[in-house]
Amino acid sequence: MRTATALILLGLALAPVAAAQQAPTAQPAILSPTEGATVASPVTVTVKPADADSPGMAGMGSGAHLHLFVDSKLPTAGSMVPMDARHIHLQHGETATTLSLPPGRHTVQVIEGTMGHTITAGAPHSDLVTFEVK
Ligand SMILES: [Cu+2]
Repeated sequence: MRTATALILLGLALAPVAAAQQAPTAQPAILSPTEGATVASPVTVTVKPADADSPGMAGMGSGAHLHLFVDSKLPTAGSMVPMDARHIHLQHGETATTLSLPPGRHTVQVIEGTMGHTITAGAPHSDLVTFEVK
């Protein structure tokens, strides 16, 4: 009887954990700025990486990291990401970076790349976000 009660209590204790489990986030996302926003420079871009155990991250290897593309198109698979003001490597797991941008329309997008900064076929990536700097 005591064991049965303990098992029931254990089940109740674990229930919220099971309910909170969700599928891993498959794609990274840009949290800010939001699509269509008007913002002042410097612009803080915040991102959410794809979960490491999501299907798209399988085979990316350790050291995979997000690449923030500013006013730039995503590269084709097999390309190496340049390292300049328009291609920012978030190599240390950063989830925010600040950009100084002139007034006007700009875009940002993030894509996962390998430790060697290479984009693989089907690499997880965010939607393109277009915003205005006032
Ligand atoms: Cu890189």
